[in-house]
Amino acid sequence: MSKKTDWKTLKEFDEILFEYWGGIAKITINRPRYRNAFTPDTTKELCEAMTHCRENPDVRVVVLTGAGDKAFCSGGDQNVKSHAGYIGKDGVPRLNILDFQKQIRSLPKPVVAMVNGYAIGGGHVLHVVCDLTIASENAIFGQTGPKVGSFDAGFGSSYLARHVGQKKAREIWFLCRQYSAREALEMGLVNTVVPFDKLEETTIEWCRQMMKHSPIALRMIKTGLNAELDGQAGLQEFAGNATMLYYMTEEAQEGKNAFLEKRNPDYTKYPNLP
Ligand code: S0N
Repeated sequence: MSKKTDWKTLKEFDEILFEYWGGIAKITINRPRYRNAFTPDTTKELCEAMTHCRENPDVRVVVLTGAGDKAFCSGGDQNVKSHAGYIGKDGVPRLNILDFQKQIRSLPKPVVAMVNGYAIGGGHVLHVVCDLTIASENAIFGQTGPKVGSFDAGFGSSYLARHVGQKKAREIWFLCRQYSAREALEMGLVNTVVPFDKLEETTIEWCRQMMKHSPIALRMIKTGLNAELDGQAGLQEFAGNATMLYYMTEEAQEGKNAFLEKRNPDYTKYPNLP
């Protein structure tokens, strides 16, 4: 990589870092003391950062990672797990990580998981829902739910099975084993594995390559790949993107203009292509 990175803080948070450089927003779960486990407050911050990524046209690709060299994310913080979810500063039990998963999936821009260590439990699910995963050689992957009294029967299992197949997904969940980065690559769980000291450099290279490409083409590919799996919700998102494209045509403008000019629209000038 030729250019040196110069990350600038986009907003100060308590439990995450949120930085930007050259079209790339980097979100870092910053709780290395707990192997980057998330609390509802961490997740609230993650959701706010992801909303910013959606709204800010200067953000073209998002990178999700964890602080330090030990963990990407070790899932829900077991210290704050209560009878009905995870308890944050407001004392209310929540499972708001599911909202963040949905945000990653529906962001109309690529999201890359930069996995720098353990991706375990709900932390494993986070990389599963990202569009691409770049792993360092020390990365370790696995689910722990049935061992620690939880499960993710949503994206964490069905989407996982789309990556690795039904048999392997059942093995991952039923046996709660841990897998090396090489094993993850072999089963199609990650896109590439690189030495730890090349992790960010490689991730940025991949991001910059994507940023050379048409953003609408990437957006439509992402929404199409999701729609195939997401039923009516996927269709709704796909349709939203198609509507955006339609609004960009003269044909769509004709309808609005005719209404404002109090005349009948003339659609005869627009061809019915084969
Ligand atoms: C990550 C592991 C394998 C790392 O092992 P290592 O390197 O030996 O370090 P440790 O000594 O174990 O850890 C260092 C310190 O960090 C604390 N810590 C680690 N992970 C967590 C955590 N998840 N919560 C709280 N603390 C954590 C350790 O306790 C240790 O602290 P000290 O120094 O004080 O001893 C290893 O740490 C590990 O296995 N961690 C636990 C992984 C795990 O089981 N995670 C939770 C799995 N469940 C979920 O994530 C649920 C997700 C969820 O929200 C959800 C989503 C959808 C639907 C349902 C749910 C649901 O919750 O039910």
